Amino acid sequence: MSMDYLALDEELDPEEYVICEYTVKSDLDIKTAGVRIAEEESTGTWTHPTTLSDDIFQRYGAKVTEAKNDKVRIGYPVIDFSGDIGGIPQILSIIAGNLFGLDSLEGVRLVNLEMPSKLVKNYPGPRFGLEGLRTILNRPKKPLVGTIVKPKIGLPPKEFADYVYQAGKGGLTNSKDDETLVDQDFCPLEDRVNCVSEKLDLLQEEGHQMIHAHNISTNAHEILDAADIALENGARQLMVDVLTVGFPGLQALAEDPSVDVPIHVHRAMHGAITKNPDHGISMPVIAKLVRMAGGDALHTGTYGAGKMHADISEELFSKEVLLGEEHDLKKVMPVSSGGLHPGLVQELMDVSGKDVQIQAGGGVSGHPDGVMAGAKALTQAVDAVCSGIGLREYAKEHTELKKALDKWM
Ligand code: CAP
Ligand code: MG
Repeated sequence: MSMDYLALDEELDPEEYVICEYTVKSDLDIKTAGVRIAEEESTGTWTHPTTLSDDIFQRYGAKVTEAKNDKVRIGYPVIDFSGDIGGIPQILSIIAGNLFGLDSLEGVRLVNLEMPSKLVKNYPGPRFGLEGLRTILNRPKKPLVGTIVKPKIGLPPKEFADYVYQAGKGGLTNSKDDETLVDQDFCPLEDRVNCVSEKLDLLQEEGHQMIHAHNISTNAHEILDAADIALENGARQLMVDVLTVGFPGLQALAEDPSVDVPIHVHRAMHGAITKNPDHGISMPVIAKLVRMAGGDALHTGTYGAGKMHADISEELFSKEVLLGEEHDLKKVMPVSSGGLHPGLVQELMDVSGKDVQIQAGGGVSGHPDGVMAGAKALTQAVDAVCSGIGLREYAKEHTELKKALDKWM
């Protein structure tokens, strides 16, 4: 029987295959390019192995079910992902492995991933998710409003915690460590968590509910200990940089019963693999894996409103991946952050809607009257948009917002 990876237009059972969509740039014709990926990532290699039996091929060989224009759709048999050891690392080694390095393919981009329920059920998914965050913060409908303590690094614990307190007094629901701050000498994790927890307790006594995400991004064998340190000192939320830590680090936290707080997922380094339109992995694919691995909130961009590069159609797809029906997994809070300030809230919310955590670092700490005023301005901007009132109109009665608009618009 011929061993042909091409199975064009074959209908695959979505429960029996992991199905991936790639876009390809290559001198090869698209069918051949598709076969190159399928063989490399399942039972083949650059030349036909004499040891590849027909039985092995039939059982474990990938199938190219679509190869048209620059698009290839490949089904990898679910058995190729079997076993108790492997997890997301093994999934990625197949669907996003050697194929990216094949010299015959100038560019390949993994743009969509469809997982069978029988595999997804092996993953924890979000413990809290969007609804859980809304419940903790008693914020049933409006966007969550947050800040990133700036400068990214350098503030000692007490000053850091005072920033959080000022932000809370200004009405923010969330704050977080920046992605480069973990346990540096000038702001050790334990001291920072202690000081921030005291301020969050004080805000609570004053009637304001706020959580702060502490960055515990570290080595795989240390991340649960880092979580213990944060939780023992009162952390109400944890944060991981999922691409520098790795999906298993996120999953270990999400699966650990003692981690009974939400996990904020930052995507530092994603630009290295998502930004190039011809080569890499799309953010929606990363978002799907983060939802499986148990992230409760994930940065997915500002739809072009902020400072970061944006492919708006992909950012909308990422939002759909986080909020759509996905194998009974809880929804994940999309986080919009990066170059935002109060004057951009209308533009952002016109696209994001209200199921979003809007964050500003510079856009709060850079307010002429300081952090509390910056926090009030951001909160006022969100309140204005939720009330259907123009920002400039709302600013007539809200000086903090007016000063933010005067400075940045
Ligand atoms: C934003 C931020 C975030 C970016 C990450 C920063 O600060 O803290 O890490 O939002 O980008 O360090 O730039 P500003 P993304 O509000 O001061 O820009 O959310 O796209 O992953
Ligand atoms: Mg940051």
